Amino acid sequence: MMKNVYLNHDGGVDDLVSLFLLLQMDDVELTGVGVIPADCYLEPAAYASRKIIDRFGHGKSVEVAASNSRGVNAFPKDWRMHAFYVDALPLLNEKGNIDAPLASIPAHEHLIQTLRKTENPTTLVFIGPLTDLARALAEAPDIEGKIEKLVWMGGTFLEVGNVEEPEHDGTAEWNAFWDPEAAKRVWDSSIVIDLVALESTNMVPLTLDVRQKWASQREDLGIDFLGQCYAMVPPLVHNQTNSTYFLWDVLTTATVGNEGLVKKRTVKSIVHDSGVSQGRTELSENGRKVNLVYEVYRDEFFEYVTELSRQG
Ligand code: AGV
Ligand code: CA
Repeated sequence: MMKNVYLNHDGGVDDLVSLFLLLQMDDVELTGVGVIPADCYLEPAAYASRKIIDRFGHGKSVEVAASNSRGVNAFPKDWRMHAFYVDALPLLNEKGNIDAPLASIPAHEHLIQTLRKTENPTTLVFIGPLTDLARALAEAPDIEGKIEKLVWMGGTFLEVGNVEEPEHDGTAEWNAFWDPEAAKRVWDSSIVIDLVALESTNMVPLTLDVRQKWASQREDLGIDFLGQCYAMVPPLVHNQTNSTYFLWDVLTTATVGNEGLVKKRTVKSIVHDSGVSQGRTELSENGRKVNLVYEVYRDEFFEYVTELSRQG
C-alpha cells in the first residue's frame, strides 16, 4: 500500500539527503515539501530541494513551498551555509534549469492545503523545527484528522542535548530550541508523535568508514550524491565536538521506509517553552504520550540507506 508523506525540512545536509531518500521509496507518495529557514538559508535550500526532485525524483512532480516562519533562537551561521554547497553541486546543475514547481503560498498554508486535498491520511515527516505545523494547526484545527502521525527529529531525554549557547543550560535539542513554543503547541494537540530524539541519533555519527564505503561506490550516481553531500560536514574522528555531524534526519526518514531499523517505547513528556531550559523535552507523568525511538540497528541502517540510494 502507498503511504502519503509530507516532508517539512530545514535545508541541512541530512535534510536534503532525506528528501532524496523519500523520493527513492517505492511505497511512499511524497505529497509535498515545505522548507523552513532554520538550520539553512531559504533560497539555496528551496532551489536544492527542487533540483533534487528533478534529478532524483524519477519523473514525479512534487511541489516545494517556502516557509515564512521565524524562529526564537537562531542557528549558527556556518551550519546554515550548508544549503549553499548542496545547491551548487554540479551533479544537481547539469541541466541548467529547474522544473519542480515552487508553491505560491507559504509552507504552513501549503501543508494545510495539501492535507485537505489528499484523500487518505498523511504521515508528516518534520526534520527541522515544528513552527509550520504549529501555525497550520492554529489556522486549521480540522487538519488533525488528516494526519496519520508525526515523525519528528527533535528533543532528547538525555541530560545533555546538543545546544551549546549562552543563557541556556544545554539540555535541549536544536530543533526544539529554535522554536520551543511551536513544540509546546504540537505537544498540546492529539497527534500521534514518533520522536527520533538524540537517544537514537547519537548512535549514528558520520564516520570515516561510512564515507569510504560511499566513495568506493561513487560510480553509482545516487551513492555519489551521498558521498558528495557528506563531504561537506565534519565526521567523528577522535572525539565528539559541537560540530560533529550525525545522520539525525536520515535516521528519521529511514524509519518511515523501514520501521524495523529501530526500537520504540512509549513515554510521557512535557516541553519547556521558556527560560534557561527552553526547548528541553522532559519525562513527566503529567505529560503527553510520545513514541520514543531509543535504539538503532546501526549496520542495517547504513546498509538500508546505501541500497535505497543505488540508482542502477
Ligand atoms: O539537532 C539536529 C538537527 C537535525 O535536524 N539539526 C541538524 C539536523 O538537520 C541541527 C544541528 C545540531 N547540531 C548540528 C546541527 C551540527 N553540528 N551541524 C549542523 N546542524
Ligand atoms: Ca534538519
